[in-house]
Amino acid sequence: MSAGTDRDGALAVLIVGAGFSGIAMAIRCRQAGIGPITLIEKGSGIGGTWRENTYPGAACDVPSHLYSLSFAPKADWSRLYAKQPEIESYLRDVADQHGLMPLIRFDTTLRRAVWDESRSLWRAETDKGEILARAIVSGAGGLHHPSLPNIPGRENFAGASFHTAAWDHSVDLTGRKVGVIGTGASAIQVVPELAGQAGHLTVFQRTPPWIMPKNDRPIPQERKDRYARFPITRLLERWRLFWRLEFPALVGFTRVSKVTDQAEAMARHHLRKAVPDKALREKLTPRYRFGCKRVLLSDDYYPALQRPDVTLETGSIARIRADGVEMMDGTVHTLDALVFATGFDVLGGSLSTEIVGREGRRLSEAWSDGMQAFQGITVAGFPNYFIMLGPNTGIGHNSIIAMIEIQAAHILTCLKALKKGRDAIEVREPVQARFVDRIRSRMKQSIWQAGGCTSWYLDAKGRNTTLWPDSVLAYRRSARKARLSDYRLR
Ligand code: N01
Repeated sequence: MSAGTDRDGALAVLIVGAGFSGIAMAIRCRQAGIGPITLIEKGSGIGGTWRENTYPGAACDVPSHLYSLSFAPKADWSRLYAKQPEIESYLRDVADQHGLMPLIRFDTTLRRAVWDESRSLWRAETDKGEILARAIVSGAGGLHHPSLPNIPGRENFAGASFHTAAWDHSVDLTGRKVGVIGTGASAIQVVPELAGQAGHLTVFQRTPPWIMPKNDRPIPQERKDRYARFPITRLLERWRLFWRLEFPALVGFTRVSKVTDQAEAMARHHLRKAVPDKALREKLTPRYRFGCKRVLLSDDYYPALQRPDVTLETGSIARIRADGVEMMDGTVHTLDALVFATGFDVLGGSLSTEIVGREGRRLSEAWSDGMQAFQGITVAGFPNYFIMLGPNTGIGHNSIIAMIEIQAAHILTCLKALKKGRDAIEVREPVQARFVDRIRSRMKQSIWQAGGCTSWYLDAKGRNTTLWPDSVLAYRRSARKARLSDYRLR
């Protein structure tokens, strides 16, 4: 790939990752006449997280008409909450319709990227060779490095074992004794699918999650026809869904507040109705504040746990043995297969690629006191490097696609400034420091740090470096229009 800004104004951009972020960014660049673009993807297809997470029951917990790109509408989503195959195929279609396929190099992993100050460009080292680019946009995401638990004896297990994000479809679990470790967003989707298929299913719960009803259902054909014939009706539905999800964030959901009390009362009511057995209900009642960990939506998790062929184990795991899992009290659950629904290594994953900025400074050094970036997108010392879904831009209450589109707009403004003939754009250090201070001080009172739980949102110092502490609207106000005065242009 040729590098830099040519005399004719071309601007070589390397986009990393062909998931929602990378695809959205590539389309926006092409629409704005920015390029040439090269998109590299470590996997062999489009879809990112929606290509990798193929565990039974994998689905989105945000309604499909909202969990899709604003400029790539789909009138005929099959259900309120689409399942993984439909989302993956949607993203493939979008890439195809926008002519992105020829730009994508699949099975290509970015290993290291080094800023060449003398030529104002990035040297990106991939496993397939070097790519030179004026700018890099990372759309690699934070949730793609599976985290396997540090339980003694894990490697001794004799049966099949795998992580939810690396499902082994060659293993037939029908009639087998299966264990699932973890009760987060992935687990509550996979457990109802395995219950009934497995001979016996044991769910190992360390911390019960707050769960609300999902009310998932197919979308009737006449509604799909209406959305296709009258696009305004689909748009209205999208807005209705956005505001419904946004409302809690606007009224204080991100802090411990009266909203928290009311939400807990509603979730307890749901639990009482769904689980009549008091002892089981007791085990499933969270002991931390609502929203501290991601709130989960499910219609079939509680019913699955009440099946006679399903056991909810809430004791502490002592070790994994060749034939199963041994608890601290000596109980042994013999198992043929073990599923790790144990989440992702967010920080380790983000730093698995070495990014070397100005004066040889590594991103891992810049983040030694925690992940941080201006608007979650740009980092001082790393010119022309942009991160999508970077530090403090995750959300649990609304569609992450809205955040992605805001970031694409911000990055586009920066790229347009480069296209006008500048060599480099870099956030000013004091601007970044003020932004990070504001986020950190807001986080101190947030439900995630003050809600009495630990989660993947928090770093080793107990700080939330992953989520945005406010509404999507607030992020839109903060980040959508990049102010070039926040940046140093050369
Ligand atoms: O992972 P998690 P996930 N011993 O980290 C348990 C997104 N997502 O894959 O709570 C025993 O939430 C751990 O227990 P505890 C979404 O953003 C979205 O489920 O730490 N247990 C927990 O129960 C989500 O937040 C969708 O005590 C151990 C579980 O493993 C993110 O992905 C669907 C353990 C990990 O839960 C991650 O969700 C799925 C140990 N040593 C996922 N270590 C959508 O629908 C960990 N656990 C959009």
